[in-house]
Amino acid sequence: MINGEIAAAFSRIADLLEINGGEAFRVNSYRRIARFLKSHPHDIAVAAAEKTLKKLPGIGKGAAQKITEYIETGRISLLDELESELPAELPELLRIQGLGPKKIAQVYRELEVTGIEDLKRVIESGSLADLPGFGEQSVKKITDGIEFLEQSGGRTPMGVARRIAEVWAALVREMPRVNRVDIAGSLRRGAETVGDIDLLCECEDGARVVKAFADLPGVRRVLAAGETKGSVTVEASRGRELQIDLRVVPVASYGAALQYFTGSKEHNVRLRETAAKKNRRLNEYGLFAGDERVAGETEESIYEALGVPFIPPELREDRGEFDLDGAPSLITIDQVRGDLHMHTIASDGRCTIEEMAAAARQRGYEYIAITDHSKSSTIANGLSEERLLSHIEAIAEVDARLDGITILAGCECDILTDGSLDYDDEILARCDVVVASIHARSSARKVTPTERLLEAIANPYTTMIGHTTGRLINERPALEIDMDRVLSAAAESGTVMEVNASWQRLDLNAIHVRQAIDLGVMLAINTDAHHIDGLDQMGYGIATARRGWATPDVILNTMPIDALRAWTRRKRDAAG
Ligand code: DGT
Ligand code: CA
Ligand code: CA
Ligand code: ZN
Repeated sequence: MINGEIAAAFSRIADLLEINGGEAFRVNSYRRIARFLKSHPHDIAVAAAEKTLKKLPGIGKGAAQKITEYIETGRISLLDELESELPAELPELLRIQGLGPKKIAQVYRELEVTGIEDLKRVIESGSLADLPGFGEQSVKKITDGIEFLEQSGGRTPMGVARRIAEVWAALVREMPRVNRVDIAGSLRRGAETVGDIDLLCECEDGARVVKAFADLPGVRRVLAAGETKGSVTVEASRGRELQIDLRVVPVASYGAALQYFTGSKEHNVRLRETAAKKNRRLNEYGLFAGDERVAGETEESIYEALGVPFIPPELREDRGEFDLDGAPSLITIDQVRGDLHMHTIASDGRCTIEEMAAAARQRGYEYIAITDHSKSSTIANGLSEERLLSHIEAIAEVDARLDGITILAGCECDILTDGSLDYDDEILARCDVVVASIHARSSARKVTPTERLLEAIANPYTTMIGHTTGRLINERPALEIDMDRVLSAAAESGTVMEVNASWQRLDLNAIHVRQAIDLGVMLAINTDAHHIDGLDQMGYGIATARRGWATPDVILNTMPIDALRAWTRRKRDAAG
């Protein structure tokens, strides 16, 4: 049921309206609807489909529209507007327990507090306790709330963190007498979100590098700056802070430090135990036999000295990697020959067929599939049958004109709420590649997402399922799906499952990838690009696939074009 999600959106609208000084009756009406939705026992999507929303208590025309908008697009434009009107970090204060919208409005207006840092400042100076309605006890509660928030929440998506990490790693790399800088921690392991960024630097003079690091413009706060270690925060997105830890080590222990700070903690515990069994001692300075360092300059030397195959960072989670017989050959980005899911200006993309194809060719690809939205995705300017057919002709025309790349014609066909596909089979038969995806999240007729996916998989023309769970990292939960059933059906029928490489999605995720491989499913790693720049997200999908133990042989888009065509044709042929 989608009720809970919509209730959350309405309650956020109420909060932001209140912070923004909106009229009390409007605020209250959104809150009332949120409360109603939360406890309403029937799927609100049914009422939306039957156009009976306005018969429900408290729901008028405006609210009904917003509910429909959410069901169709997963967003409410009023909410987006409110978010953009307020100082970027201000709504973050809502996550602090003990601080409601009324109080946030007050500190915003009377003390010009626009974020957590400001709030801490007015707590420290005592001016918060002087505000009417605050007092010592409520300030204490807010202080505790800030502490809790800082300890628990706030993980940053890999796509945001990686860009920031690369910029800061380059800044450190440019410092005098710095020999080497690497990204370590969860980011190196390819995790979908990270708590902080860990940088490792090789230099003999730690204190100087740490000081220069802490002095870099763009540093918001210096949390620590010592002889070998510095910790700062920088601005991530929308006013959010992100911590960067820098460690500086000499060359002799660089590999040991890289191994140690790459983690994970669980992996490191196992590796240290392995060392102990061999009467060796492993720490961030090296691998020691008594006082003698027997390995440490490179990571490889440590694994080798311990008789463990070199384990790629993405596998270092103590999820069975110590049972490997040899180092696995995980998929690498240079093995990818094409990208099978992208959009153009025909639907909601921002570049032409030709621009996408030229950009893909420049990235070394041998082929792409153009897969614009189908007709039910009205918000995304989905293509009618007629428009799709002429789009297919346009694709063929560009394909004939452009050398050095094959452009497959396809579509991203909506899986409708009853499980049927948005185009008839005769239309789908005209496409080389059909990516079937769920966009409208809720089902009018009590058809579960699992059933919708199974039905789409059963269609002979469905080449692959796109972004299966529909989750948006840190923003929208995954649909409840019986993955075992869906993946088994995909394996059985020869339907490919997508690893959507967009960093907001990463869907399938790494756990699902591993499950899919175990069940014999063929995967494809696609960017779902809406612009040529979007093609660069392939790396996030590769990282996710590697975390799911994927080797190139289970990734469709590592195949040469002829093999790919033959592989995808099999399902259609089997259906006659
Ligand atoms: P994150 O930042 O929450 O996404 O996850 P990590 O894995 O990057 O964790 P972080 O930044 O706290 O530490 C980086 C690595 O340093 C971690 O993966 C393993 C190592 N490390 C940190 N603290 C400890 C510890 O107490 N024991 C051990 N064995 N390793 C540690
Ligand atoms: Ca980290
Ligand atoms: Ca860290
Ligand atoms: Zn798409």
